[in-house]
Amino acid sequence: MNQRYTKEGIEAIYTQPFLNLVFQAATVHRAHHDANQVQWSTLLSIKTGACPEDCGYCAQSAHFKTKVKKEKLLDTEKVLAEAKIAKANGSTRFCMGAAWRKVSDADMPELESMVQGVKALGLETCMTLGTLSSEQASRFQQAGLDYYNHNLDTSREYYGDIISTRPFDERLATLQNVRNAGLKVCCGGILGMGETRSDRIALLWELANLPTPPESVPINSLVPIPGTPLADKGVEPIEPLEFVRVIATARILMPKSWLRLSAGRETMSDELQALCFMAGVNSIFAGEKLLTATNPEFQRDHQLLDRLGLSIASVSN
Ligand code: SAM
Ligand code: DTB
Ligand code: SF4
Repeated sequence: MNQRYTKEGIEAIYTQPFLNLVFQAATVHRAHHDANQVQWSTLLSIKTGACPEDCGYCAQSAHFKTKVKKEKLLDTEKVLAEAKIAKANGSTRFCMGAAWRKVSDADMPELESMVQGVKALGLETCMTLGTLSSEQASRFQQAGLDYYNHNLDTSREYYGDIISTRPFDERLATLQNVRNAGLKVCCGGILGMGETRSDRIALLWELANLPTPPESVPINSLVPIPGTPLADKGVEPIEPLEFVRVIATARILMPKSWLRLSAGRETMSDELQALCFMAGVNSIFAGEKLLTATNPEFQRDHQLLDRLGLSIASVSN
């Protein structure tokens, strides 16, 4: 791997005194972005539950007994109705997610029509559907897809404790297929799954050393879903200031990327979120639902942005 950053170099950034770290991240943030604007994305689960994968955090895995009701692939009309609502509520990007191991070619025409329809509404389009072949990635590029989301989730070393059905290298191969097709890459991970600080550093190292850094980096805080191994094991939630260290380091390593404070905001204080914005977050998921889990109510997000003097970004690129 042609390394842009070493793990030691990342560790030095990550472990510096907290205020120096946040100051450095805020300085980098201001050099590349309008630090008083936050981009809003909205998620929709277009195919829910009964997933053959065994990701230990996930409400939608068929391996665990959770409260999620399975649903087959939505039709384009229903997806477009939701996308219109998201746009009216201030989102500029619409992200469609499916609980699949991989995309089946038989579903491609419906998926392409969703992309075309959402794009025609003037929204940026993102899909997250599992493993993607290079042919499928090219078809999505032709259809007008802007971003494909596929997360590394955690370090290569810890990954096997969380997921056994999809190898880490298969994730890297999908990311390469997406990149080769000319799509933008959305790739991040989850914190608070019982990983160590060196796992967090190793995840940042993988992300920042991808041949081209991801244009969009979602950082999720584990939402514990009853019935999943991670929730049932009762892993310690990540300590808030440690969470901010990850955000700040990500901003320094990937200065131009959209850095999204993703799942887990509902249980974060306004003050923690404010610190995350200071440390370089410039995007959130807005809307009262993520894929299956709840997200803060619109009113709370509007009040938070108002209190901080932040505005919703009207165009995101
Ligand atoms: N099935 C597709 C896949 O795995 O790529 C797309 C959807 S999947 C739900 C997208 C990402 O959401 C996961 O990779 C993970 O990072 C995040 N995620 C899922 N469940 C979560 C949870 N309970 N808490 C935090 N993040 C979660
Ligand atoms: C990402 O990193 N987080 C989003 C999006 N990419 C697809 C998904 C969060 C899912 C949270 C749990 C749920 O809603 O089931
Ligand atoms: Fe399936 Fe994605 Fe959930 Fe893993 S994270 S179980 S692949 S829906």
